[in-house]
Amino acid sequence: MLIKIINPNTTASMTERIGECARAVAAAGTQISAVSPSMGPASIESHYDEALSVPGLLEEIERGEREGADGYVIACFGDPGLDAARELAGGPVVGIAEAAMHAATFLGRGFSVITTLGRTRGRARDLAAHYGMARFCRNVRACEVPVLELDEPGSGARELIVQECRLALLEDQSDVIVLGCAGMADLAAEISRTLGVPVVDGVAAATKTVESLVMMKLRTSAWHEFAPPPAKEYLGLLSEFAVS
Ligand code: 2AL
Repeated sequence: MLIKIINPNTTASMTERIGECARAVAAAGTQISAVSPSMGPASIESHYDEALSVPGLLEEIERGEREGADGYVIACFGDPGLDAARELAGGPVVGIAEAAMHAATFLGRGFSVITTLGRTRGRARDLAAHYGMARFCRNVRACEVPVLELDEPGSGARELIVQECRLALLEDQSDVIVLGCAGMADLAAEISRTLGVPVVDGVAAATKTVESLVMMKLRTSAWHEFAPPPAKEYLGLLSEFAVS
């Protein structure tokens, strides 16, 4: 089975780390291909970044269909372009926020999301509501570390994340932590050991979810809403995205 993991930001070092985290949980027969789009923002930490990450992401879904991918993970916690990707892909597509939030509900009573910048809290809250997870999502906290600083040794990012996790356990009545950025994927196990509670990384959760769906021979329903998009002309810079 081939699972294509798309980091919708264009930072190659982050994509490499995401790929390693996915391979660490994938079954023996599962091949992981982790890619970034050829165009788009270096990191996604605003609605603008998120909107402009979607064309490059959809281009990678298109390419994945030609490469024979069995399923896809969208590895950004805003789950950008998820519904559009489902219209294009033959196999299942899962976002890391939806996978992490669902996984957290199996593990405890309520979870807190620890995101990067404060301005990304709204999107995480909106997604929790959209996925029917508002009942379980006790809080969304920000560590105020920009996405690309998660990659920098000596940035103190880990300590700031752990500090927010501790506050979540003390103040939010949460017993599970959800890491709110794909760039935090490699920190989950260690933070879980430090705090003694489940810490869910969406990259691992989404990879295993896609793997399970493919194993069960389940794919997105093409009945009505997620059917392939209707053919039409697209103008200007987006002309190559027209579906024929
Ligand atoms: C993210 C993420 O997962 N990737 C990225 O570029 N931004 N999420 C976030 N909360 O900042």
